[in-house]
Amino acid sequence: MTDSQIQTIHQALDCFQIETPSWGFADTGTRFGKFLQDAAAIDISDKLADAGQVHAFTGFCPTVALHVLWDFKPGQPGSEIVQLAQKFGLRVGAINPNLFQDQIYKYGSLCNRDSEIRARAGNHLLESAQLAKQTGSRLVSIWLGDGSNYPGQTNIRWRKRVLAETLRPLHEALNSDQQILLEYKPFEPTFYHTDIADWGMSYLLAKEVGPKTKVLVDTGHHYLSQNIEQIVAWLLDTEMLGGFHFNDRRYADDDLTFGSIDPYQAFRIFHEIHFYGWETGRLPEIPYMIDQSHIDKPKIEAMLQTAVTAQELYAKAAAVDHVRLAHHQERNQQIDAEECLRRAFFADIQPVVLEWRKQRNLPLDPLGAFRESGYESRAAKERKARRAELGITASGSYA
Ligand code: PSV
Ligand code: MN
Repeated sequence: MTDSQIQTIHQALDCFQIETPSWGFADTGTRFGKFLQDAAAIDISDKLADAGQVHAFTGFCPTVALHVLWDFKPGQPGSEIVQLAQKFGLRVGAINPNLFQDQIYKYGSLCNRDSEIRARAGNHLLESAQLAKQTGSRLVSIWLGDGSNYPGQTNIRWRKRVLAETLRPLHEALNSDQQILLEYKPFEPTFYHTDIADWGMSYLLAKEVGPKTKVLVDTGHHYLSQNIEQIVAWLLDTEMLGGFHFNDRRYADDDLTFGSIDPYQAFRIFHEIHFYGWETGRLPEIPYMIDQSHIDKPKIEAMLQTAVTAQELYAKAAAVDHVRLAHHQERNQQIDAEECLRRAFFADIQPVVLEWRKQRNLPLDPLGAFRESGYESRAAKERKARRAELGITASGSYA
């Protein structure tokens, strides 16, 4: 690799940051139950402390996404959380309202037939906007659990119209430098229809709600074999790509470690971003976020593994020779064009990434250095004792 190629990759890495999710450090489970880990975070202070470890060892995870109901106590001012985040060398990232947990949302939140429930959901969004302002967050990231389980159950067109109306007050409440991110998902928790099922629905809704609204792509929220990088390319070209939730999947929304099943797909997504950057002369600043809850992997290690994997795949995609690629594309030289991608994907990028870490005084092996620090066993000991004191039972709830 030439010096100038290495420089291009290092410059790209300087622009690459990835946000960790507060919920990825706490005990989570499947609908069949939870397996507790002694070292799992118990409260927001633990979550931020753990996220701080990920940033300290990688150098590119400075923000943490927060879930309003899981991370803020009712009425708690955002400034308290900002201070706590600062203590661990972090900033607050996307604010995630919760429109799926409350009993009143059995038949929907923003799309509920009951106007009082819609108003309650709308107020929660406005409170979330307040928290975003208080914490200096630029993003209110919405995932809607709304939908239905049976054909004929509900009027899909009515719900579509009401959704735009219920989102508009949030749009008006945000500052000009803040954005709503609309996440789509084709199934779960409902299984017949979801109100924002795919990127096209997110896109149309975002356009209706207003210019501060963009589309969020969660890599786990697609049907098997869907061409996610094409969606990304279209969203880039229409300037409607708001951000990512990264994870990998084998069957459904499995929340597996990013790149663990299909690293080439992750690479192809990053490739579309770099190719767009090359063509337009500016690498877009995209909020890259991890959305993973590790049930059985140790949580901080899993987050380090994810971040490092994302960084390596991002670097590989930055190594694609765009001039050559464009040349072959124009001439329909498909094998040569494809080889541009394959060569970059299969090349060993490790030395380039190691050199980047070395130049920035970062640990060369973030996972190894974290393991050596002994943080995990200290946290496990202290948190196990605290759990016993608080009476937190094996089911994860308070006794
Ligand atoms: C829903 O599956 C989702 O992807 C949304 O982003 C939620 O906020 C997150 O997962 C919670 O785990
Ligand atoms: Mn998500």
